[in-house]
Amino acid sequence: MRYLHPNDFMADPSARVFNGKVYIYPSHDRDAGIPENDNGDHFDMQDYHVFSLDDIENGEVTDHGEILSVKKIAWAGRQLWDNDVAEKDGKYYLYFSLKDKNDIFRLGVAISDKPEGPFTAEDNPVKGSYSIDPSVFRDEDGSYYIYFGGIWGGQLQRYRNNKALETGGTFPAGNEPALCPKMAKLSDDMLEFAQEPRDLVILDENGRPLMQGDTKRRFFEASWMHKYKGKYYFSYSTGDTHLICYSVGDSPYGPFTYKGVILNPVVGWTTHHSIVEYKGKWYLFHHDSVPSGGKTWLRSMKVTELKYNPDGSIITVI
Ligand code: FUB
Repeated sequence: MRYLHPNDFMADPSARVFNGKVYIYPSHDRDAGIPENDNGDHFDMQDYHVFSLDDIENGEVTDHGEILSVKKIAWAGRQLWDNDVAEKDGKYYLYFSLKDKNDIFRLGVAISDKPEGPFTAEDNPVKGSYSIDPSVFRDEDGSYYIYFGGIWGGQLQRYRNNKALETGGTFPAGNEPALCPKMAKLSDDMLEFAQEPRDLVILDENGRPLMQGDTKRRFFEASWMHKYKGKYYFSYSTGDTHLICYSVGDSPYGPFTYKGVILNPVVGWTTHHSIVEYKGKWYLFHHDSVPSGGKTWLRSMKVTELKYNPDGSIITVI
């Protein structure tokens, strides 16, 4: 286990390999002095930095500086939350979560010619986007898929069938199917959903959807997709039970079957991760609040090796 950048507070690390190097795209935590609440108002981030390294276990971590800030996003309201970057045809696309001027979370996209930025944001959010925590998966056939969503402060409960509810948000009952993360194929130009976002359904061991009351297994936020030995692994945070869990399927659309816990609770309320293969090993990037003395809104990036059993199950990181 290794802390990656002890000099500043960075969270939600999305790790990607570009041009033989690992690039990490985190949220940039700061102390905004806003009291902690269930909407996450205390996570009032204003910019992103990118980091790179070529040896995950011992290499020097380079901070390439600010790559995007709310000041440079035309539609910005507040709170620059989790992001992720995908490369296509030599261009880099940064997908981010941000509240618009009406305090509604949308997904934005910003473009650069280099993985280390700077990135220029499109003038408007991705059409039809909502909620938080975008992550982009490139399949071996060259198709790109975006996964997103988060409940509570992430506002996913305000939508059904991709439409905003007039009530302002409701949750299914505890014995009803849980709210699902969303996913869609991306358009060829990477700037739009190529299809209406769909539910990513997570089933239990009996083939039934996880229930809203199953708080140790149901989706909360922090989507991530990776492929291991031909299977699709969708992993996520359970939020208020503080676990990173995973589910496995045969297609990027699912359905997925719940398989277990990747990461036990860390210090701090949130938990968030990414999984990447580099130089023949798999790694789990995540965060905790140990260096800030437990302040939930001041998190630090960490990395540890991720190991699989021969049957493809993941060994829980304790
Ligand atoms: O960093 C702000 C939010 O906290 C992220 O978007 C969530 O996933 C949680 O880590």
